[in-house]
Amino acid sequence: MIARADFPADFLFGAATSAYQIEGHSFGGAGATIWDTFAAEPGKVANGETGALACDHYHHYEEDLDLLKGFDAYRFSTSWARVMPDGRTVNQAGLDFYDRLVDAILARGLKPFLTLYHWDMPAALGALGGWENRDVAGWFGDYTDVIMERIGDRVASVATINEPWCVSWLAHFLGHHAPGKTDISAAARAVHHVLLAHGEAMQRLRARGQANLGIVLNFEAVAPQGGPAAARFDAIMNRMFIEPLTKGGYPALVLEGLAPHLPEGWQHDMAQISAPLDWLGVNYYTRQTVAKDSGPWPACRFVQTDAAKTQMGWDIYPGGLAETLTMLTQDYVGDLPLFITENGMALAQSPQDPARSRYLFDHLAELKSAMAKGAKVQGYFYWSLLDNYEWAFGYEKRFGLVHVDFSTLERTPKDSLKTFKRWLAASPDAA
Ligand code: IFM
Repeated sequence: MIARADFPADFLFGAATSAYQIEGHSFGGAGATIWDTFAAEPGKVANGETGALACDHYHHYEEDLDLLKGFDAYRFSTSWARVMPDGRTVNQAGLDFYDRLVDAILARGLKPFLTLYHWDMPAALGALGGWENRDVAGWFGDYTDVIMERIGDRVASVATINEPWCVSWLAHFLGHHAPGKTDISAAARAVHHVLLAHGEAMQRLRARGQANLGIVLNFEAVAPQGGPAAARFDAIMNRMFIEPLTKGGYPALVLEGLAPHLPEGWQHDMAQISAPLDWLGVNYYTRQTVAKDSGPWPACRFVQTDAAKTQMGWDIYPGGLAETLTMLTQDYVGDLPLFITENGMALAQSPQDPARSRYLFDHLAELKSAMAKGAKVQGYFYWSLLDNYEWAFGYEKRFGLVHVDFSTLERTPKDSLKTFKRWLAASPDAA
């Protein structure tokens, strides 16, 4: 089995969370988010659940951070709607919370890896068109400045946006995330404006002299033999963001469907969008098997396979992590440092969860093999530290290394957390 010693001594291991999924959004003067609006629509979110209480990390953050003993880093996000409840006015209590949080992360010897946007846009900005409105770039830039002014002196790394594919495509074309649209024009605008907002934030961060700047993209392996439909899926899923970010243009297979719907003059934004990154975050969970569909572009559908599945119903395919890293290294990023910013499985069993440990170590083995072939990976974050609000699936799907009882808020470390910590310490009794 792979060992901690197989990775470089300065390779970082951590766990990840996001604000709305764990904090408890009803505390501390936070404003409504687009997820609160979405969850209020019947049938959009399982049981109409929201992040109102979640894990109440807002009050439990000290004990939650204690759970990370033995790790090197912690990936978290700040909530836009907590810090700017109406999208414009600053809520000092929100900033105070992140101030305390960062100090508490540092006090435990962990490197704070900040993500500025993990999907909790203020509902007031959603009402102005959200990601479809070009002004979002300026709104996001202002929020970036507000956050950095308060905690920028203490974070080790900053990601602008988590999973632009979900923010735009999943939310505006597939309709599964807030705001739940199924409209190709809305989707094309959102795709472009998410990139523009990233570019604006990068410019503001550079102007402040902030170091270690990146973005987090999600990728899915694609089973071979899916033909042109699989190639279209691959372009939308895996290349629609990394190509503009590193090459300053959309892939031809994406333009085939999106060109008529992109905002006029989009080409002029590409210089700002493709400004150099310091690192790229890679989120990887699964592989898709894709076939042709009879519907409109992109005319592809998923095929069920007999592969082992997670609680989400996602195929378990560790080899896809190495495939993804090798593809990125060869086609897009070369020597740019990479971080696995998310990887993990939802699983109902707790606290005995051997399948989760297997998933983790099988993926670490693939990660190591991609590094041996040239991928410049510098860290790995497990998703997630805690069971939490899994968006449209509510609280049923459990990704945590730590079980959370959502009625009592009791935290119970699962066996996978103990196994991971023992492995990190390379000593059988370290956890
Ligand atoms: O829970 C999400 C997270 O917010 C973003 N990446 C995927 C995870 C699992 O679906």
